[in-house]
Amino acid sequence: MNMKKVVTIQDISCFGKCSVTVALPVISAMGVECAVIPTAVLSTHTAGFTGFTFRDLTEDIPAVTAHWKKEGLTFDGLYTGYLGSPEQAAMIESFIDTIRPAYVFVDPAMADNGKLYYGFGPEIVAAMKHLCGRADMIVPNITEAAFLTGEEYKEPGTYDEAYIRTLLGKLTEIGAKTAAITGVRYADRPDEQGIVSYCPATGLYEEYFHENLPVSLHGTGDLFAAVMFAALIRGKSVTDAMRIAANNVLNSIRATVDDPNYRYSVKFELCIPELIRMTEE
Ligand code: PXL
Repeated sequence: MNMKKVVTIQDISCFGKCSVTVALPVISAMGVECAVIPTAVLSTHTAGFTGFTFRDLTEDIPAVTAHWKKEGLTFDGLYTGYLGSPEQAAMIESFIDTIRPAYVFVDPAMADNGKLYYGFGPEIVAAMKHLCGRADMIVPNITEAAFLTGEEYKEPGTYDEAYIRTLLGKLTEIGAKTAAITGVRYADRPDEQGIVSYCPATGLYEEYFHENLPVSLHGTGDLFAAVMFAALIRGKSVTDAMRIAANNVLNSIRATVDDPNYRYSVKFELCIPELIRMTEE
């Protein structure tokens, strides 16, 4: 059977499931071969831990690119996430120019809850913005969308359609072919949360809304991005990819919240069988 081959460029957080340690199992389970280029190796992720180690792998990115070019490797898709330094964005753009992956999916993983992640300043915003301009699809949360566009950050549950459409318009003006904003909670739909996408070439807005679970668990953004990316690579439509990813995140949260001692990330492993079923439907 013909199998798609992709690469993901993001960090390895050794403990606290996020980025590569979520992307690899999820993308593999969805029947897609996944290569990796780690941007950094951390003992844990940076949210909820202190004293973590951080090994920056910036200089490895051009070296891996040059080797892969020599080997003649090609990829059906590239998925980028958390970067170890702002300089890595330009190196990834060079990777895109050199290796020419068929589809570029950028999760500008740099901020949440109105704030940049620990250790990041304005340079990461400028760098991510540039990288987003090269993408077929970007999946910022509301905080990242506000940083990328310079629009005001508003609290979840206060949005109206005009705010979301302004963000989507400005995100695609950066150059991304389609933008999908996650964590959308409208003031007039208090029990729901969803994702809204916009493609200027077709003028189409698409959305998937579902029950709003009143918990916030780390790693869910990375799980969403990995599933949505692999679903798109498997040929699903944008709406179907958003639905499959959101439902898998929801079910992973439901599988986690009955265990109060489970502090970091979600038990996505328990929802891999349903993910495989949804991918084959
Ligand atoms: O989940 C995004 C993420 C990825 N990688 C690292 C992080 C975070 C969020 O805090 O710290 C290292």
